[in-house]
Amino acid sequence: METNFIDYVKIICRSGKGGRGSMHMHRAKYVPNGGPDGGDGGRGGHVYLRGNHNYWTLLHLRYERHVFAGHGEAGGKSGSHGADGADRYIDVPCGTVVYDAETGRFLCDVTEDGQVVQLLRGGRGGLGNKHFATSTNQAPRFAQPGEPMQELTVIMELKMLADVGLVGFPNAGKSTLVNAISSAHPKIAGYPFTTLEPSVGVVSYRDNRSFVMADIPGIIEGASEGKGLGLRFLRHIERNALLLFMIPGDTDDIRHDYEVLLNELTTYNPELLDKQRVLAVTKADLLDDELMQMLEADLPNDLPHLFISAVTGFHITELKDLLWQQLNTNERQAAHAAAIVHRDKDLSHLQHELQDEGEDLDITILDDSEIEEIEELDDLDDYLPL
Ligand SMILES: Nc1nc2c(ncn2[C@@H]2O[C@H](COP(=O)(O)OP(=O)(O)OP(=O)(O)O)[C@@H](O)[C@H]2O)c(=O)[nH]1
Ligand SMILES: [Mg+2]
Repeated sequence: METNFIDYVKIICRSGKGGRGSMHMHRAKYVPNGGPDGGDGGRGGHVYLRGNHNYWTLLHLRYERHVFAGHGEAGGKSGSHGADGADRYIDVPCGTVVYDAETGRFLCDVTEDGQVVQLLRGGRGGLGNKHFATSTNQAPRFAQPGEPMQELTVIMELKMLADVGLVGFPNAGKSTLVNAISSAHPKIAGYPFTTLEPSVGVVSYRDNRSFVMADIPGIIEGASEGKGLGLRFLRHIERNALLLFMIPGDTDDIRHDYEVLLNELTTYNPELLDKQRVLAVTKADLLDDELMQMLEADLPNDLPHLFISAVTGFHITELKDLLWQQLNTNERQAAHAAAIVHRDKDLSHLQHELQDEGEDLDITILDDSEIEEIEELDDLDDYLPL
């Protein structure tokens, strides 16, 4: 499926090598033994991640899988310092989580606009020979090499930041609600799997307050085994403080459907059950009062519920009130949700996951001259007394 909503990428990053120190000897007319004047090498460029709220997906990184910082330049004569290598900033949407692609280890997450995290440190530049002159060796013929670069292949995964995440089967009316009350306008249609990618919208509430709601594709029984669109989109509700379950009023057995949904969530990540939950029985315009009362008696009783209709507006204000109230009665929990506990990726599943995401291609490039350079630097490691 072609889509612009990219929430999973693998890229390779390298910091810059440090420039080597210079072994230059000062030479000038009338100065017979000028002594060492070799300057220090420049620092290699660092690689940083930077939160940027103008980005909503990781699509731009699919076109830039190699992020290499610049190398430091060598030191020069007359004590001149080599130029530092250029740093690289990788702009990512807020909510990006970064893992080491080789080990699956969680590395960092970027949640705020402008937040900067250093991913790789550039190599330090080597010292020039002028630092090594001593009383017994006034003309040292050596200088330090620069430190080597660092290389890392990372997986970046976007987990959208929203307050409320919608959970329901296809056709439950999720997108219709998001259209009715938020700034987002996902497509609505009377067939399953209309929504193929998540979107977030801002819901304005009374007194200029607002909260953010995430519409995600519908899930079905067996999604954890890959049925339908699978569970990959559930990563976008992992950070939400509250989950709004949506089940149509004309469903045969609402309680049963609720349990199926809960079960799929648990399979994906049991921590999802720690979140606050609210149940909206949708399409209430298809029900009369008597039927609503009958259904009400048999609704699951571990969460607050409301009958709503996004089409007629029935109980929509009440729903916003309820969501707002739930989001704010338990601020501690809401704060906890944004700072989710990051688990390392399970190595035994990682290759499979990369395949599913179409990210199992090999993106390393290393030509012969680079390999030589690295070996050379390894040999010189002994010289680094720093
Ligand atoms: N009568 C009635 N129909 C509704 C209501 N809300 C949604 N629908 C209809 O239900 C169908 C599915 O609505 P969507 O909002 O696309 O459902 P969805 O949950 O986003 O579905 P997927 O994106 O496929 O997961 C559409 O035909 C809507 O018009 C409602 O309150 N009343
Ligand atoms: Mg939809």
